[in-house]
Amino acid sequence: MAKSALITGITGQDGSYLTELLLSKGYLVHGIVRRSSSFNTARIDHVYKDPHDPNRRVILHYGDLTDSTGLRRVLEAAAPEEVYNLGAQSHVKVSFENPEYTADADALGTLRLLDCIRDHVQHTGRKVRFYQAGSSEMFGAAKPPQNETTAFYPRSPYAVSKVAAHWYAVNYREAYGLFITNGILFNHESPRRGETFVTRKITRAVGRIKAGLQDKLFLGNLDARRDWGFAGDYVDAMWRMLQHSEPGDFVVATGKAYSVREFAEAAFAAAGLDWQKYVQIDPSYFRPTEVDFLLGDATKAETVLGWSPKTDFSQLVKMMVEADIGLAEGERLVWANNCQTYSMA
Ligand code: NAP
Ligand code: G4F
Repeated sequence: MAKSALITGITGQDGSYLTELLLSKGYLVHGIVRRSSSFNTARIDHVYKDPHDPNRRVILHYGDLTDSTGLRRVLEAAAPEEVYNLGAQSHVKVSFENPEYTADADALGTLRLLDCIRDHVQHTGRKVRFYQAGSSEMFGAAKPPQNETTAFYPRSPYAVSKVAAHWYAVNYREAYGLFITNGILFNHESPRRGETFVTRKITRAVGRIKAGLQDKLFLGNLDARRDWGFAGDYVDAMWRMLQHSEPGDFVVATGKAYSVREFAEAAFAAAGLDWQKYVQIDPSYFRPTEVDFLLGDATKAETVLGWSPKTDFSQLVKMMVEADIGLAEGERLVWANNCQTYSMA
């Protein structure tokens, strides 16, 4: 029998890479999607098959982390061996604007799911392993390098919510003997990264500037330093955590940090452009409280799980810039085609 997994946040960056990884390992993948008035499944459309297809390996269920009855129903229907809780309002700056919703989805949402699993395990006698998507943002102002023993010092409503989710997970592990693991992942990016996170915002702008569709890029704090890895490498660490004999907490990082300025410089240079000609500062992108320096020490993940990153900073930048140059070229062709159509009309 193939193993089955349930993923919250399957439509997000990590959800899409994790789905591909699990499918490659023969899993049946259940995913929770939010109802939206427009399609929100672009990142997983390539692995999704019609419900009438007997060979389908991805099953989508409507649900929301703010709705515990729905979560309970999906859990009972999917009866997974592994649950990956990736769903979240994941934007730090947005969490200052929507703090209550962020707490509801990210902190209480995790609690709701844990409580469903606790009951499901109790009344079915099944074994379910749970992965909680924790974040290096939880370290916030703590001195780098940060590892599993570093005390949390969250600096945003998002980070506070993730700290609460982390401790709910620890408590349910200890109180009910459940297999619950917290991944503490440092920033990870890809061509599928949301376009309002700084790396993708930069590489999208590089592509569009190169294609003549944009002439400026407005950014906030260029001095912040992050430990940026590739999302495809990081979902492998998530999976390894749930295959390990014991649950626990694991930092996942590259061990190298760069500033936003350095990312911008490298991304523009990868397209043969000088970043200083295009980047301008807009203070509206500054955060009320900033996280200045995140640098992870993933020794435990390497020693215990045999995990290490495969993609370095320059490969990541190149991958994202090339993908976004391709995307912008497509946009330019559509734009040119539309101009021609209108001039003929
Ligand atoms: P993402 O691209 O923003 O995806 C978030 C996912 O959560 C989307 O599928 C989104 O659905 C879903 N979601 C949002 N609110 C929800 C709700 N109320 N109920 C159910 N689903 C909801 O994030 P990501 O980069 O893949 O990150 C995955 C997880 O890892 C998140 O929990 C994030 O906080 C955490 N994390 C990320 C990083 C990173 O650098 N990427 C680092 C550490 C931790 P829609 O598609 O409908 O919006
Ligand atoms: O790309 P960011 O928005 O990512 P941030 O805040 O580090 O959060 C991401 O990583 C976390 C892991 O540490 C995740 F938990 C979280 O879900 C998310 O995926 O910002 C990175 C840095 C910040 O210091 C920000 O102030 O870039 C700085 N920045 C400068 N200009 C900007 C901009 N960030 C954004 N989003 N947009 C700007 O224009």
